[in-house]
Amino acid sequence: MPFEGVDFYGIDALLTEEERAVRDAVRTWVDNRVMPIIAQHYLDGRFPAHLVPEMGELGVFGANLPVEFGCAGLNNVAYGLIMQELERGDSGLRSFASVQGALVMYPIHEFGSEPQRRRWLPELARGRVIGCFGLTEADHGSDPAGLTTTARPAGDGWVLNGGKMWITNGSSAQIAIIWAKTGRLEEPDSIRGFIVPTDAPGFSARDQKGKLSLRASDTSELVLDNVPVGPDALLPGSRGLKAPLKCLTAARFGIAWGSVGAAMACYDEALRYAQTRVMFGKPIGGFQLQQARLVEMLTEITKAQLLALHLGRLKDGGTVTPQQVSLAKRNNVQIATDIAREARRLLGANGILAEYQAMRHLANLESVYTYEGTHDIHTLILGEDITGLDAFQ
Ligand code: TGC
Ligand code: FAD
Repeated sequence: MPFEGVDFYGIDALLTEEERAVRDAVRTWVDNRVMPIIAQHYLDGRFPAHLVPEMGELGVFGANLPVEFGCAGLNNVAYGLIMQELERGDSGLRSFASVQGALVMYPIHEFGSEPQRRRWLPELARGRVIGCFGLTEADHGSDPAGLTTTARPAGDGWVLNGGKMWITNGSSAQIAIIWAKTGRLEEPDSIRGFIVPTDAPGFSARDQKGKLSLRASDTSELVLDNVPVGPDALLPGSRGLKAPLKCLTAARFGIAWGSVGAAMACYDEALRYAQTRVMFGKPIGGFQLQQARLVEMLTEITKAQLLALHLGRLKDGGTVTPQQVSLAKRNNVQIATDIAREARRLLGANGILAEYQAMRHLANLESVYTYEGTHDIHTLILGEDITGLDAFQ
């Protein structure tokens, strides 16, 4: 059944015609191409790779980057709506698009040279080249400043050594944006970004097995063992930890929208179920307890939609701060997780089946809660912003 949206406050009227058209195109594509297959991919632990060229055709990769580099050149609200619809299908699909767009194309556009932009962005936009983003290491997740991967000068290029952990698209990517230190390990200021071809000697990727969350997404460990790269691998504008953190802000913006999509999917499913599932002689939606559940879900979705939309307008106006993005990521992922859990409970035993969406979204959202800055880290980012006191150390 096609998804009709959740819009209690008439928020559609606040969107432009173009924003609605983009949203509807991706919505229809998700209904037709993702919904029929996603449960099986999730059960099989397989990313639906055959959809990547179609996503490229749709223009979802790096959709807010300029047309001159083969991208859609949309505003940030339209970009957010794309993330919302993709994650309504599955967080793994939105993850793929977030990594490709915000964590691979964005840094090439922001920190790359003109030849790097022209070489890579059009191919990445079409999905002909897949990228991944290697910041996290086994011993450095929330504190990337401590990363120990190194890049040492060699000839006119560099040699990279180290390892990355939990890397989305790691085993399917042709290029990896690797964050490495060019100076001493205690110097986060020496962090630079490199475009590393994954077929370079000494580069290997191994899928992480046994995931109970984001099963329709590839997550890998990367090993860099004396990987030689040329001078054109360095992103010349990337200097210090601030560079990868700016990429994270771009990806967190997409998650603030995407998580609303997952929440809408769960609410929609729970509402339909409540209207038709008969127990004690009447639909369970007629019982006050289930109505309270549904009202709570709708209220939080409506607030999250307004938060995401205003965040998008702030970004389009050029005034958004990383902390404002943190607030929306933190809130919207939290409410989406709560809504997925409540939807699963409302569905009773059926709620644990892959045939329904709630449990898959719930399991996925546990990863979304953790990656791109855990909920706790965003609490501390906001705590520091409002008090002026850094609670990280
Ligand atoms: P700190 O001293 O606070 O900051 C260093 C410099 O960076 C600036 N800055 C930011 N700039 C842009 N965006 C942000 N979000 C920024 N946060 C900080 C800051 O102003 C400073 O600039 P300057 O000019 O003074 O040098 O750095 P810190 O070492 O204390 O770390 C701060 C902390 C803990 C908040 C940061 O390390 C952090 O965000 N940690 C979480 C790590 C994380 O989110 N990793 C995500 C890995 S990628 C991923 O998960 C992909 S999932 C796939 C998908 O998206 O679907
Ligand atoms: P830790 O940092 O070890 O945190 C463990 C716990 O301690 C958490 O509850 C955390 O909130 C808490 N904690 C940490 N520091 C503090 C503190 N100062 N105060 C209070 N509590 C604290 N990374 C990439 O670079 N690229 C990717 O593509 C990518 N994809 C991912 C895909 C998936 C499916 C997952 C699960 C992760 C992915 N990540 C990726 C990694 C992700 O960003 C990290 O897992 C995340 O940043 C947290 O790091 P950690 O897992 O090492 O947890």
